[in-house]
Amino acid sequence: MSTAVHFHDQHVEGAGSTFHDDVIRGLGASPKALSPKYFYDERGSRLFEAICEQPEYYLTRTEEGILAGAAAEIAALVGPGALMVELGSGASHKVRLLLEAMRPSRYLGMDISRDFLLKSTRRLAADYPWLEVHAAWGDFSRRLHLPPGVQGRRVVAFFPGSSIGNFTPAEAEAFLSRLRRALPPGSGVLVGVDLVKERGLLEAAYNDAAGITAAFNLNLLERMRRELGVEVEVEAFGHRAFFNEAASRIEMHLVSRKRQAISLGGRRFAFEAGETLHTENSCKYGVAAFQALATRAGYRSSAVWLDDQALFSVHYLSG
Ligand code: AVJ
Repeated sequence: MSTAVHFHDQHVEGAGSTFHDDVIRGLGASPKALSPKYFYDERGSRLFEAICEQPEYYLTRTEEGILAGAAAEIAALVGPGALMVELGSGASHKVRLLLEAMRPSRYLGMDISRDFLLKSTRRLAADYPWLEVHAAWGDFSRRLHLPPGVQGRRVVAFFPGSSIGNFTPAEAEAFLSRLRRALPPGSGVLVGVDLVKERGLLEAAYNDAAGITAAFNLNLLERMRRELGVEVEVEAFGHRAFFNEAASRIEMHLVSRKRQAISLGGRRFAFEAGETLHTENSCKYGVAAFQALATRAGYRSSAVWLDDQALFSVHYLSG
């Protein structure tokens, strides 16, 4: 099979080299914490795709419904022939809902999971022969810039899935203003944002009955074992996800079932029974609160779409 994908390998320097350092730093911190970006090795990316299909995980299907219904309006706001840059493109599934209506001239997928990115963008290029497809491997949360040769007069950044919720509100604001400076003037952002809602619905989405989210969370420990040689008894940890209402976020943790230590190289990291490793924040916003954040980042909120149960929002921000 020919690959029509323009692949920008190792787009961000050191893309794969900080896991070790961040694990040492995160396990040594108090409280212990690690960035959720490390969930997405090949297995983690697959588990995440499975999460998106769980009945409790309303986010994906709700956002897809919104995008499908708003595609024509979004296309009218962006105009044809734009460069579409997807941040954290994963399986590049959602963008398919927009391509026919939007007719961008180029698509650039950016993702931290290299092989997954390559496979997904190859499939996209095969299915949309009229589209020029680029892929840039790297951690866009560390450094944001377009690969050389991939420029566009009009750029629309597509940031779906409420991935922006992995940032705290202050980080999200800083990220959006960096994004605004990294893209040409007049560029827009199409961003999916999960809405604050009743605790029961939120907590169910992160505690699916099939245990996929638990496996996704625990995969972080397995990845440490596989890639870094960390000595850890994965069965001695459990999955915990709850809504922290004061911070308006779902928190995920790995809970130590007993007093134990895990080791990496010569280092030992002790856990008390019940002590946790904080693995993810997933912030939830009201519509007005997110618009205010975007305004502080220098954007104008041009449009917002919600599903009819107000579970999820998609915002179009103009730069
Ligand atoms: C990809 C960050 C949007 O927070 O809902 C899903 C990741 N974590 N289940 C989310 C996730 C647990 C997801 N984001």
